[in-house]
Amino acid sequence: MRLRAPVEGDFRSRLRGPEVASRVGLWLGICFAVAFLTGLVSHVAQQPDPVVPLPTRPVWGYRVTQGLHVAAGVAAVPLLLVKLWSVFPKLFARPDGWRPRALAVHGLERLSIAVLVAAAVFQLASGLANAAQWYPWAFSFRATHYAVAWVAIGALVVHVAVKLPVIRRALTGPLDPSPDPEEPGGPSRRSLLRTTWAATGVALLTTVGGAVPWLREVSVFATHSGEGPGGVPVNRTARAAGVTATATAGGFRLAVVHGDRSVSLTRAELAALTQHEEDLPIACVEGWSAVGRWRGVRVRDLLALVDAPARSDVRVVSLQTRGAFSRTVLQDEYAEDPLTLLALDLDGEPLSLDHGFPCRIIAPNRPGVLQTKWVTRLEVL
Ligand SMILES: Nc1nc2c(c(=O)[nH]1)N[C@H]1C(S)=C(S)[C@@H](COP(=O)(O)O)O[C@H]1N2
Ligand SMILES: [Mo]
Repeated sequence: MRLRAPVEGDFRSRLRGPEVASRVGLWLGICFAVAFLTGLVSHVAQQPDPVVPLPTRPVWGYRVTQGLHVAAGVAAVPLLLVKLWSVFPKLFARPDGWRPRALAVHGLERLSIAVLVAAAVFQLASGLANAAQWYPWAFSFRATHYAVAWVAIGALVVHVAVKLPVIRRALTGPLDPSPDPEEPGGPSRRSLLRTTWAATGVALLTTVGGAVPWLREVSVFATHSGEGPGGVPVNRTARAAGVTATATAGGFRLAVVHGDRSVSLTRAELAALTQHEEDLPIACVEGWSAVGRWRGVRVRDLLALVDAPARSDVRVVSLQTRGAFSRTVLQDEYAEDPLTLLALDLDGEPLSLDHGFPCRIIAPNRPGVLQTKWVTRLEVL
């Protein structure tokens, strides 16, 4: 038997080809567009000094955009697998002749596909690993996921533009060919598509319960599903953050600092200030979210104690000494917002240690990573 590299024509399944590829590709493109746009929102929301600040309303805005971001990524996984399967024979396509021009065109086309596939696979794999809190890499997830998003969306736009005639023909033409008497039976393209939509639906239902409370029961793969004190899941525990001893030590004080003015308050003194109660969500970048009933002091009331000027940004410092979330910036529109609290209680109980005892930030329409726990210092910038 002579071995040779396969050629496109070796793959005979009628299921493969532009009819399936364009229909699955359409939904895959929609998922990538949704993930890209919501990802931009999340990127801006996490910048300490964004060019266009995110508004503080609606309070559930980030909950929706980030829930959609992760859901779109999850839905894209089965779609991408079917899409790659449906166009796999193209991998073995030969160039249109051996003249330099034909070779160059073929090479460029293949290269652009390679970039698209690599970027798409990277985005889905790194996003899923991040949602599962598994970081098997050394690079910064956020910076890399953001940079590769531009590569993926750019390659996608080029791909759609190049393939537009093929896509249009495939989408407007019939899905299945009229029955072939030589090849009866076997699954039709229609049944392959139905199975693909069903697999995508299952992938969504089993994961989105982390953000959609009434789907909690069916979402067996949701990373967080509403358990935890006060109905709010715990992300990083006090133990993992290394704050157990400092957060429970007797001498806790919150410092509010503005230049050389400062006040220092015990938890009891904080509890003696005017308290406000708000229902606000924690919406994690990993897609899960949950509303809590928080009670505590308005951050703007605390800033007034040190005569902070209007429109001040505020640095929030945690008892946690290591890690990226131990210090965050509360931009002026958050610091001034009446809904932004330094929370002391959740659901009628003092905050649990894992939810940020003695006190934590809770602000409207804000990524979970910036809802700093175990706060010990507010610095007017
Ligand atoms: N100091 C500190 N604050 C933190 C974190 C952290 O690791 N350290 N994690 C953040 C993240 S990623 C989220 S989603 C929320 C989760 O809050 P919860 O554990 O009370 O649900 O806390 C945020 N605040
Ligand atoms: Mo988070």
